[in-house]
Amino acid sequence: MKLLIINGPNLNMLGVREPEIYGKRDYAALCGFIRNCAEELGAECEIFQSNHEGEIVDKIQSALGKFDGIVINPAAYTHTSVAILDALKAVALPAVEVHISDVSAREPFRRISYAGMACVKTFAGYGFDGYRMAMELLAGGERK
Ligand code: CA2
Repeated sequence: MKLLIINGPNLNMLGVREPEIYGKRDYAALCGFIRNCAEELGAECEIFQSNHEGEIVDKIQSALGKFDGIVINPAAYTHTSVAILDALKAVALPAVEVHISDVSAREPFRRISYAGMACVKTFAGYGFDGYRMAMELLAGGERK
């Protein structure tokens, strides 16, 4: 089981500002958390972060034939990017959307998710744990 974890713009700034929304832990801590989850599941994972929409589209396209599933937090592109939605539809790999914060309880513009339309499930508002939930779902809930 090979999982691709994609994080969108500004998630590399985690822990720097807005700890009341995103928590105090930084991006390195998130990557460590994800790697630990993968190990527990007996899965391989690659973590990719970009602040650029086209790079995220390229990465999704490159996943075809290499990965069994995608966990994606498209960050702000969640609410704007038809290109990321189309890329997820194009590769048709099982994908799960994650948001650290509860986007449904924030500004109205965060209630729209384009990427989510191509995902089998969304976990929002569970902090880092949402990544674990998404990875478990894709790995079939199996633990090593
Ligand atoms: O809750 C999430 O995971 C989000 O995807 C995070 C995005 C936001 O645009 C989405 O609506 C919800 C923001 C990414 C991180 O932004 C930061 C801003 C300041 C300091 C640290 C991170």
